[in-house]
Amino acid sequence: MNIGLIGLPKAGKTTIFNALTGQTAETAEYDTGKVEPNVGVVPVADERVEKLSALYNPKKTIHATVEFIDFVGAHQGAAKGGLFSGEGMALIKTADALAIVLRNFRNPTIEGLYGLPKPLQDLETILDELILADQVVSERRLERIRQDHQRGKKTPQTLAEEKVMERIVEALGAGIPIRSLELSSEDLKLISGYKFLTAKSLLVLLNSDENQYGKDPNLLQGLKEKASGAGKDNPRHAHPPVIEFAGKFEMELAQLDPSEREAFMADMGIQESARSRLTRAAYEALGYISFFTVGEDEVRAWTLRKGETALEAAGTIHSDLARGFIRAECFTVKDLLELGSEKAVKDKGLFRLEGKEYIVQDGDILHIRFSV
Ligand SMILES: Nc1nc2c(ncn2[C@@H]2O[C@H](COP(=O)(O)OP(=O)(O)OP(=O)(O)O)[C@@H](O)[C@H]2O)c(=O)[nH]1
Ligand SMILES: [Mg+2]
Repeated sequence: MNIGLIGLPKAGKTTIFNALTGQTAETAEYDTGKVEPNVGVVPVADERVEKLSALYNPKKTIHATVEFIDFVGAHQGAAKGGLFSGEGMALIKTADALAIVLRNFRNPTIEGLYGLPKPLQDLETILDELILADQVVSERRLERIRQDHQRGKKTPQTLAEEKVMERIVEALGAGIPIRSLELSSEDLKLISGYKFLTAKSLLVLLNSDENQYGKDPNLLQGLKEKASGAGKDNPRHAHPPVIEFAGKFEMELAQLDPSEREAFMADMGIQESARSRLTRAAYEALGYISFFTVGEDEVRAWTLRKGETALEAAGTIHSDLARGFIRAECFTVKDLLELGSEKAVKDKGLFRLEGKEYIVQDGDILHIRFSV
């Protein structure tokens, strides 16, 4: 699972990336000319993992992780096709989800180049640009399909694709992102190759000055409304979460060594670093869930999307497990922790056997039976 940090130049994307990953990628007030993104992996805070680990005492304990990709400001390397078309932007398509970073701190050098902070307007700019990028791709594709049809190259597949593309082109034209359309799983399959940006889950990060943090609820509300955008009256419409983050402060916190950090947090009365708060919030907001595998060797949390099946869970662990899938033995962390042992869970009849199609739930412990 990976989340791409995107935004206008100097919004603080790399600063937030450092805060999340504990890395020390270069941040700068001026344009450094760098185009390759930074990549880092962050464990998802989840106390269930520690509790399971205490129970099984395994050799290895592994948290679920989220990968963050820090892209350069959208101006750099941007070509005629819009902010998200340049060289540095091609990789954005590979992200599972996008987090838009908005500048909400004072800095004279940056203001000299890009003006005062204007997070609402910046959000609008980015949302428009994401729609524009998808319009270019979908309109071109629709035109192509229609040309083929005129030449007699018509298959059930291209006919179905034409229908979806027509819906997409129409929605985007009305400012509605693809994620807000009700598309069947067949439709989604037909368009998955295009990696549309407005089909990705979205998160908005307001990067605020430490001393302004939490002081402007109206701004947060305004951003929420804007992020919901056109079509927000449609009950199916997606409402991307908006999270405030004091980027620079959190980056400095993440770069302290752990004992210093704890002392500092205790001093400031901070219970949980924004890093773990944000990672977890992002994880939930993006519709990710965790399932677990347990044993004496390893206790491990794994990531799935809500609605994914036992077969997909098996494939996440190893392709062999999916290929040779027989059944999933399943019980829940909650039952296990309440009852204290696997045996007690079994005795209570809370141990289940599930098939391929079973929809995995957050907190399931799975053991996949397979043969290859
Ligand atoms: N005061 C304050 N300064 C910040 C904050 N976040 C970033 N900055 C400063 O803003 C400048 C730009 O930050 P970066 O993290 O490099 O911004 P960026 O979005 O990665 O920039 P590009 O990748 O060049 O588009 C740096 O000098 C940071 O120190 C913040 O939360 N508060
Ligand atoms: Mg940067």
